[in-house]
Amino acid sequence: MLELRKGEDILTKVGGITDITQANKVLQETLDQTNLTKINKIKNEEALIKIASAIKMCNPDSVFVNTGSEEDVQWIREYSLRQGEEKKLAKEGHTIHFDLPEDQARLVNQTYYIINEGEKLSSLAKSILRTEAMDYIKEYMPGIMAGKTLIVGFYSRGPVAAKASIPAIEISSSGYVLHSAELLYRNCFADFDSEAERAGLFFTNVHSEGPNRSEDVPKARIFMDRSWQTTFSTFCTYAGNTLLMKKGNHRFAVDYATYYKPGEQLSEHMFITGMTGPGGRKTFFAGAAPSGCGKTTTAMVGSDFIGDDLAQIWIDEQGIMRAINPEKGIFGIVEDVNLEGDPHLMACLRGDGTEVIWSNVLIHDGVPHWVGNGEEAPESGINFQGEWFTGKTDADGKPVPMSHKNSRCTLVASAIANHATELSEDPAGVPVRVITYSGRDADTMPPVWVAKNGDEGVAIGASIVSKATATEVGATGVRRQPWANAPFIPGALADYMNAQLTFFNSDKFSEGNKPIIAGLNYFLTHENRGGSGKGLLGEKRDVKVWLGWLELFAHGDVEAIETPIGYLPQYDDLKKLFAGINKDYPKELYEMQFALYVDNIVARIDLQTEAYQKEEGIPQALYAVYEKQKSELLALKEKNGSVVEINTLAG
Ligand code: SPV
Ligand code: MN
Repeated sequence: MLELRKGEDILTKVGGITDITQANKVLQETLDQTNLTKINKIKNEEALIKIASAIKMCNPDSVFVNTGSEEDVQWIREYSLRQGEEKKLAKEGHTIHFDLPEDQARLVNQTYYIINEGEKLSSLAKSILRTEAMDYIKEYMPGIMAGKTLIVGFYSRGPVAAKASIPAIEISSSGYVLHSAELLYRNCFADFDSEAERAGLFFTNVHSEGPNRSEDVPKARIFMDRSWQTTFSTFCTYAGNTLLMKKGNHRFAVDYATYYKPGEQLSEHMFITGMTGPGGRKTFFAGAAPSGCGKTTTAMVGSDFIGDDLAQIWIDEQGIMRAINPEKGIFGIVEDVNLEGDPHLMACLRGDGTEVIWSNVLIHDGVPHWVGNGEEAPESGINFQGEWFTGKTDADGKPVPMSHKNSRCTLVASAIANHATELSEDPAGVPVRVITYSGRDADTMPPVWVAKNGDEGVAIGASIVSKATATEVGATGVRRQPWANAPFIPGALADYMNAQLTFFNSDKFSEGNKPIIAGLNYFLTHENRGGSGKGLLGEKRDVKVWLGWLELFAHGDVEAIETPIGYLPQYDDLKKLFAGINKDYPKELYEMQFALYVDNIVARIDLQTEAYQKEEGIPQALYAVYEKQKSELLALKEKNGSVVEINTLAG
């Protein structure tokens, strides 16, 4: 359950501003004439009360209102440089930002949902009682912006006026955070009031890095108040911990879709991209993958790239599934980004004319370098941990990489050559025909498979498993990653799953417009499929083939092989698609990739079943899918042994 506006609103309580008269008084006392004139354009009283509360609580030296004008954005860029949060690089428009060595990824152990007494939360996240969160905020946030400027910006998470867009306020003393906000989100200063009215809600985010010292990071907190849709972030700068319009507000959007729009809307950790099929038709995909599993690369394979991280989805009046990207930019991992796998992104990073904020890469002579860029590496430079030179080791004797594994680049998506900018800005969204789910799975599932119905599709999402990545501080091992959205699901998983089942089985979909739901896996290794060595069975650019096949399948242009786990592609169809990317596709490779490793799949089903049985209220439909698949797989094994050749299945 989720009850909005339940309990005390910590921000207005600690800030002490509860009505518009008090709010106006604070604004008049603390803003100069220029900024007062700007803020006076905002009429939403609740927003003004929250902003005034944040000012009262954080006690900055001054307040800057960012209207998104070129002049205001330039002020933010300069403030960030002045504060030393960013430094100019050799290339025009490029800057470097370093997060503290302890703050290189999401601080999951310091991230909490604020809950009310008696509320049930995701078993996969930490929660803190409202009273305890209040104590923390009362202790650490008053005066946290002393000596700094509080910057406030107004954004829309999605094109203005789109059905699933939700406005948000970003408040921070960090120029880097607001600079990033400008690249990643649509400034909607002029439309904020009408958007808050239309959507019936807005999100609020308050951040301060404080003195920005390593010794303060242990007391850093990332709090998400579910009931008041307000986030608080302290003593850190990594955008995943501080620019909470991104994952903080994504969590609120998941909550909102699950509890206030069940069966109508979804809020997903998904890319959105279009593929061009035969005759020039465009087919749009929305696909989930855990953080650090190639979601950005997959998205950019499309001919009509829309977004790489988040999707707001709904079913329109014609019974068509539609999606918008709540963002307009990319906060992408740079490790292994190179000319071969990511030509369009590389053109922005190494070419001229794109504004880029780099974070936590190596800087040598004003030029950024990173692991896996396919270029010659310098011997030394400055990186996330200070001076760096080839062969440098840390206190434990482990080699320090040239760039942190989670180092990133921030830029507007419209700079990418295949970005469908006009479509991305269309409030109608794009029509989505294919949903994909992927993880980092070295040994179990084939490169692509399609669910036979809605329930099986929901089960694919529910069953993602992935190796931990560097996007979370301290994460290790192979873990379940339901829908690749689990880190961002505030409520009970059972509630989220029910909402998925209702959505994908909805009778609102018109004839022929029910999306197909597929699994993707590009992480199989030779040694796990009858070959030798840890190398991957395939390469990055094969993604185009897997998506290309799904494009054909979605339109009924290819036949598939029916198996217990779903539909699998036929060899000849893939071979043709590989020829399209100038690659040979040996039959032996196909056989290695698509044989069913029954024991592994059954073990995966058992792992999921066991884990879900520990949750309350998981819908029976999930277990029904697992049981059916398991019994069919065991029957196959009985007949064919534990590795079932794809040729036997093709019949
Ligand atoms: C991710 O880790 O999934 C990201 C970056 O997209 S963060 O903002 O940290 O969530
Ligand atoms: Mn992400």
